[in-house]
Amino acid sequence: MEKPTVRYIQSERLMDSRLDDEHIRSWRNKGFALVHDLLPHSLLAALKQDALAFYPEPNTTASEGYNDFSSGQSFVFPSRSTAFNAISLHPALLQAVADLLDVSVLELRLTQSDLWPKYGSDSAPNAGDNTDQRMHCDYPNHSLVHPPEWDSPEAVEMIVYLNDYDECEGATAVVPRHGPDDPAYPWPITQTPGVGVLDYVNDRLQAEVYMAEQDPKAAAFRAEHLYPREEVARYRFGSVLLYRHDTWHRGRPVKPGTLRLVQNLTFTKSGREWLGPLHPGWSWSMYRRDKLMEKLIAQATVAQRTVLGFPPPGHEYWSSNTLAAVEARYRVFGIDMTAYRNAL
Ligand SMILES: O=C(O)CCC(=O)C(=O)O
Ligand SMILES: [Fe+2]
Repeated sequence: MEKPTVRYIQSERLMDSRLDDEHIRSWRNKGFALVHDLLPHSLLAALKQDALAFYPEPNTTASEGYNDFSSGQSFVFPSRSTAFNAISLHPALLQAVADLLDVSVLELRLTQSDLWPKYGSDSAPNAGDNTDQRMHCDYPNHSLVHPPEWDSPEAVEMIVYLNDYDECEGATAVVPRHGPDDPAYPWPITQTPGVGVLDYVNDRLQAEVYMAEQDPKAAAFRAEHLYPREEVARYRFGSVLLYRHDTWHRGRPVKPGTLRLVQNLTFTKSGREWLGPLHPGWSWSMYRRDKLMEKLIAQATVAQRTVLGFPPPGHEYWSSNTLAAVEARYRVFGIDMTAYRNAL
C-alpha cells in the first residue's frame, strides 16, 4: 500500500527549543510564563495565513459575527489547517507541558485547541462582551470540580499569539501569585462571576458593578487585590503564554480596527475525566470525506496519538487481535504499528 505523500501532521522531532528553569519556576510559582521562540516561525506563519483566509477582515460586516471570544467551534482541532493541527501536537509544546507538570509526554491529554479572532472595537460593550474582560480564572468552564492545591496542578493552558503587541495591543493581563499567603490567591476560588449563584458577566465594568451588588466583599477583594496587580503579557508574533486554571487573568481591549489572532490550547494530565475536551470528541470527525483525522492519527508519532487518547504501547487494550484490527482500520493511511507490536 502506498503511503500518503501529503503531511497531515508534523511529526519530525523539533525539540530544539525547550523551557528553561526560570520559565518552569515562574509557571509553578507565579502561575504563568511568557515564552518567545518556542515554536518555529515558519509553522506559525502558515497558521496565520490559514487563519486570515478563514476569518473576515476587520471593519467588515462579516467580522461583526465574531465579536465574542472563541471560534464558535469553527476553528478547532482537528482542523483543515495542517499548521493548526501541527501546533496542537507540536513536540516542543508537548515537552513544555510535560516539564511544567513534571510528567512524561505520554501522560498528557489535549482537551482544547481553538483558534480565536479578537476584533478591536470601540462600540459600547454588552455584558457578555469580550473586549475588556473581568478578572477571572478559567477553571469553571473547563472543570467539573475546582483546581487542586496549588502545588499539584493538573493542567496547562496556553495562548499562542499570531500578532505583535504593537500592532494589536490587547495583551492578556495576569496576576502573579506570591507564595501561599498571597491575598490575591485565597482558597477556594469563588469570588468571581459565573461561580455559585453569581451570573456569568464577561465585561469588566458591568461585572464589577454586578459583583458590588451581589457580593460586596468579593467586589472589594477584586478591586483591592486583583486589578491593581495585573501585569500585561507583552507578546510578540509566536509568543506563548503558559498559565493555569487557577491563575487570575483577563483579556484586554484590542486596538480598534485590528484583528488579534490567537490559538488557545489546554493540556491535562491523563485520567482527569473532570477536565473533559471542550470540543466534540476527536473521533467525531472520522466520517468526513477528507479522512483528515484518520490520516492525522496514522501519521502522528506514538506520543502525539497518546496525547489524543489513543492507547499507548503496552496498554492493556492491546492484544494481537486489537492490534490487527486497528491496523486494518488505519493501514490504508500508512500507520506503523511497530511500537505497539513490540510492546505486546
Ligand atoms: O484573549 C485573551 O487575552 C484572554 C482570554 C481569556 O482569558 C478568556 O476568554 O478566558
Ligand atoms: Fe480566561
